[in-house]
Amino acid sequence: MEKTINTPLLPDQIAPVVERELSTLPIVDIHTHTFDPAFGPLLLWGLDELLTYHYLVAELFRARPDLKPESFWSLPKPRQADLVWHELFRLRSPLSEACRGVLTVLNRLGLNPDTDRLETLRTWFRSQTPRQYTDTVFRLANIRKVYMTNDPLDPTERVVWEQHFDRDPRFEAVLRLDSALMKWPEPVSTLRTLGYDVEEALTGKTLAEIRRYLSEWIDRMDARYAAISLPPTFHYPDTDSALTLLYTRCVLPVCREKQIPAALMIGVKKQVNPALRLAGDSLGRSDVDTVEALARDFPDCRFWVTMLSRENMHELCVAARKFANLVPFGCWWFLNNPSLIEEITAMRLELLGLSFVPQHSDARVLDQLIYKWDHSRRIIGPVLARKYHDLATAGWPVTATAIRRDLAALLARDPA
Ligand code: FIX
Ligand code: ZN
Repeated sequence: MEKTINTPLLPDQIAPVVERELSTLPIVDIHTHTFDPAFGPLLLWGLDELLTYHYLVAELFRARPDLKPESFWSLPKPRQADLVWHELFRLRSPLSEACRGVLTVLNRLGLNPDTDRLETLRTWFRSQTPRQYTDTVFRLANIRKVYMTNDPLDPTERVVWEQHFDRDPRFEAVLRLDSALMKWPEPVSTLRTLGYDVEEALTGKTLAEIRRYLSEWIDRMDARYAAISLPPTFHYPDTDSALTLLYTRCVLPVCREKQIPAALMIGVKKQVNPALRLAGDSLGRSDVDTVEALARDFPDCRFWVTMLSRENMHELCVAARKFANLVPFGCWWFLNNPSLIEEITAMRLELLGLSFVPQHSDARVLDQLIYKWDHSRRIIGPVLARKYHDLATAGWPVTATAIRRDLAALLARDPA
């Protein structure tokens, strides 16, 4: 075995080896909205959660433009799921990526999706327990661990952090900053209820108290990085922006002190259609000059960056060539589709080699880890195989050992 994995591969051996190594690589998923089972109902899982994922809700309203959002939201969740199933899966072929994802999950679980009524499937899910099902999902998706999205200002989440609970080591914590920094001074009252002596005016004392909030909660959660989603209008420098001031005077000094990355997720136009709730967000083209300026002015901060506009992803690649403290990651949200994952991954390999993170799942429902990684492996694998094939064609000895090493660097590393 040792000799074979160090033996240069023949060109037609490369794709199968990449596929094998990628399927057996336990992945580190650096951004999700899943929760350690200790958080109880915050961990979303099962058929009704899968079918009422906000991606599918948006697609339901396209299939049924006559449907009034409020009448949909007034239905109990199982009835919402029934309606999604009927409209998107039974009356139409489920061709969208989000629809296909549900089918991949059911297929990998060995369940038959060809049914008009969901009760038989629901009976199977009811036979699962959260912890047992978590094991099943991690096994089927072949994931080593996921990073959560944690918000201490969310009272339903905070109450769990304030008790002692045995952490599931497969769920790393991430301090999410949106609720504390966006729309200042809206967060003042909530921060004050947590005992942070902040005021509306961004005085030195208020900034220090915000740094204390960040520092204490990074420690309490053992947060491995701090993340924020930002609108296309976010700029740095911007002397008129409270958000820019809070980010540069509070978040970056604390991330530097804690030696953790600062994750920027840029390009969300929040709630362009509030009636759709979580499905109501859109995207906008953002300012990569801002990303370059942050990387330049904060050289000892490490920025993990993803952007929501396809055009920004190319600009971000070039910016990352200029600043080693920029790490592009993932094909986020509206970019998490096979055609775009393929294009973006090839572009990143061509411009950045292995110095980026190709994907995160953004899974909001635990079961989605199965399909988001199944689908991404099927796209990323062939793109990589073509690149290794190009190396072999150029006379370079491509080995299974090298492929395994490279895949681990791409998809099995912690944010650092
Ligand atoms: O800001 C984020 O973390 C986004 O990923 C979410 O807000 C978004 O709803 C989502 O889950 C997209 O996939
Ligand atoms: Zn997310």
